[in-house]
Amino acid sequence: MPDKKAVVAILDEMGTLLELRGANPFKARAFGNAARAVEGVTRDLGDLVANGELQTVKGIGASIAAIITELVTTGSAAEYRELREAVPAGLLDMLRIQGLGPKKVKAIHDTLGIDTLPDLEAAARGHRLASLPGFGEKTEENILKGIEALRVRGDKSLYPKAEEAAAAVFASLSAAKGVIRASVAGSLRRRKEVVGDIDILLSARGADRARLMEAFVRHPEVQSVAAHGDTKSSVVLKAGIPCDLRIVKDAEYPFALNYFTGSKEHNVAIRSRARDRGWSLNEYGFTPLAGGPRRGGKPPACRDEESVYAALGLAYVEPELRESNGEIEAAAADALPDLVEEKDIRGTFHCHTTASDGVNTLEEMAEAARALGWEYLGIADHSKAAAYAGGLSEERLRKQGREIDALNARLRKFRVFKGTECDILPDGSLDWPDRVLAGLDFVVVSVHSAFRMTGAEMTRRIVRAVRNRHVTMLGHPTGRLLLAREGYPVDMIQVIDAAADHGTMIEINAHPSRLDLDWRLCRYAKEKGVLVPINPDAHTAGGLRDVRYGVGVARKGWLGKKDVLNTRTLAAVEKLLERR
Ligand code: DGT
Ligand code: CA
Ligand code: CA
Ligand code: ZN
Repeated sequence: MPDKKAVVAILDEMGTLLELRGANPFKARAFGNAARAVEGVTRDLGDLVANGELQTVKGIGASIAAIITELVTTGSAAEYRELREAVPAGLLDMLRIQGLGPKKVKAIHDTLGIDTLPDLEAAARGHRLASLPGFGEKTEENILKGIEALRVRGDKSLYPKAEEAAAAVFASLSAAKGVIRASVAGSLRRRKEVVGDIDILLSARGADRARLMEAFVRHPEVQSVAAHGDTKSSVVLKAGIPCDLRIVKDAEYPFALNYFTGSKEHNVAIRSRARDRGWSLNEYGFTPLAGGPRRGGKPPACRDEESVYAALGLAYVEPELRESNGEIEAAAADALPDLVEEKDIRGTFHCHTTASDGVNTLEEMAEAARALGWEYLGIADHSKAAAYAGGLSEERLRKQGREIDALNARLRKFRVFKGTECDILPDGSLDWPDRVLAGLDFVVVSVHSAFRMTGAEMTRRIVRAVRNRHVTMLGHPTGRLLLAREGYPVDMIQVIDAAADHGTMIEINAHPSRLDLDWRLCRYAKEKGVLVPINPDAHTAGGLRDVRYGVGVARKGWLGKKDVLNTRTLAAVEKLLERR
């Protein structure tokens, strides 16, 4: 049965397909609205369907309720299948190009009959698009740039997509008869923000291998098989992500796990350390180096990864840290940080509600935060300049403040903090006057407009905002959207220095497309004493869970519990925010 997320994705896709088909725009939009409505449903979708209550949800009409019911009960829907048949798949590929929406794609298809990416590229090069109404040479250039960007991004996937695809295969594979130990390895285990392919490692007896490999390549989640071997197979999953499986003997497992977890650079450093100690190290184990001091010696037998590190005089290195970022030196000096964990999180900031562009109400967001076991939630809806995102007027911000007061009076052992996500205007001034900012519990400042500036201008702009004494924290500092949009040019070192000077925090925006502050900069922020909140930038109640991706980034960035604002108790956070 497709879960809520799958239903949302199908409704969105149906809206897009309808647009590509040139259907009534209201109809197409109704699917988008229904998708948002389903996202916001806090009850079990299956229950709503079973009780015939779908239509009581605002935004879901009779015909879409019927489609959702069909999806949930049969796993598919006739209208969805028809649409997919009717619209060439290549048009959806074309939509992946930045700046190319359904209207333009439809125009290209209708007038020139183009329905694949290569044909589109050829047409842009041949200047056959410029004559279409609303198109020009600039459009052609942008399309070519967009195609190039697709190529560069290659077939990488965002972390959650890879995690989800891996989980489906891993669950059944690791539980299969004959499996002794099993783990996900590679960039997924290291919690990289984008993942090329999924690596899975099993240990099993020789006699069980062939059967386990067979089970893997025949797994229902497998789309196609690229290689089917005795110890290694490679497939592409239905989710569109390649997946490698390796099966080793159990005695080799710790070495193989270490090797296939990587990173390559970490492996190189580990191997060189082994060589310095007279051992050659590979994915199967230690062997004495030819002509080395250990000749004839008995290599250390390692039962787990910890003992592989121990044999090299190293403390255990958490997978997230294995990026050749000084972790080996720190492990040798037993100076690795005690990394923050998901269970340390006690609340979060920077969340949106229906007051601006969120899907759930203030109360629903607070309830969802409480259900996660949290003690506090910071609401930060958009400020007035962000009109496209339903930015609040001063009057509406005050009204929200009163609603939060009323809510806090009712909620026990939980507090909603009043905040704003205030736009940083092009000159670095803020969208709210100090008078408004001073009345809030916390202030997030972010850039949402006028991205086209030189690095020096953008840096000056953000530094000016960070220096404002009413500002609590900087939101999504570079504005990047992973695999889609580069961040604006900004010298983050200068921004971190300014934040340190003025006691301003910098968030790790935990939305899986952002993960901004980048983990590569976290360690510098920590050294400078900049406190880091992990914020989901949630636009739905379910979005609160994205905090876990931010925890992954914090861990990759060497952050401990005390480096992260929202590991603190409500009382400690209240005290800290009052001091502002
Ligand atoms: P990805 O898949 O591009 O997101 O990144 P990884 O790190 O998962 O890379 P992948 O799947 O090519 O290989 C998995 C691990 O295997 C990698 O992290 C380290 C190890 N490995 C692969 N090729 C090499 C190599 O040529 N040298 C060394 N030292 N290790 C390698
Ligand atoms: Ca990989
Ligand atoms: Ca791989
Ligand atoms: Zn924002």
